[in-house]
Amino acid sequence: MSDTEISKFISLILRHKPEAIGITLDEHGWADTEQLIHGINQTKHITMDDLERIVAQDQKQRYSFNEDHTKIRANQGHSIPVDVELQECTPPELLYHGTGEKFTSSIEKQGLIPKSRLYVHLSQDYGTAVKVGQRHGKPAVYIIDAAGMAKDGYTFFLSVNGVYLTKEVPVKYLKREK
Ligand code: HQG
Repeated sequence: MSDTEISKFISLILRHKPEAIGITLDEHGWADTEQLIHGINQTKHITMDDLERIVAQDQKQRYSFNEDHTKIRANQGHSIPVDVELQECTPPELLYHGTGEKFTSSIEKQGLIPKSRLYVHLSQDYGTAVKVGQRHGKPAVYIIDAAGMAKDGYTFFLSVNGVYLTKEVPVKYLKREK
């Protein structure tokens, strides 16, 4: 099994479904590292060295260990309600959101909503947004007037791996780019 496949499984466990391997997360999203490895080993094979490598080399730096590596959590992307101690931030003037073209008519009526996740995910660059959009078929990209939202009192967070997060983006702050 490739590191990417194992990483996708770890994302599922640490963001959405820890019960799939019989573990729980604490209120800050931490899993016990040994329990995670043990749980994964019910169906796959992984050692602590593998996990260290996957965390260190992850393209999007999706995971963090605590100081002594006895705990691990996903940095963002959760659907289960955990508090990963996100840092509130002042966003840049503009942010981008990539989505599927099939969602655009609904988005243009409702604005961006988190759907199954805790937050709407936004990126600082257009290229990342295109890639995120491609996960949903033909991509569409929105430019978000983040400075305008911040001025109007909306709160933004920046995850430790550089993803901007906010609870919703009403239609008036959205402009279709692609
Ligand atoms: C769309 C990946 C209809 C939204 C990525 C998105 C990201 C609406 C989809 C991270 C809507 C939810 C998150 C509305 C929003 N009507 N559709 N009103 N509002 N949507 O996967 O942002 O590789 O939950 O546009 O890189 O695609 O997993 O969110 O298309 O950072 O680390 O509903 O996941 O990171 O899809 O992706 P998702 P996302 P990882």
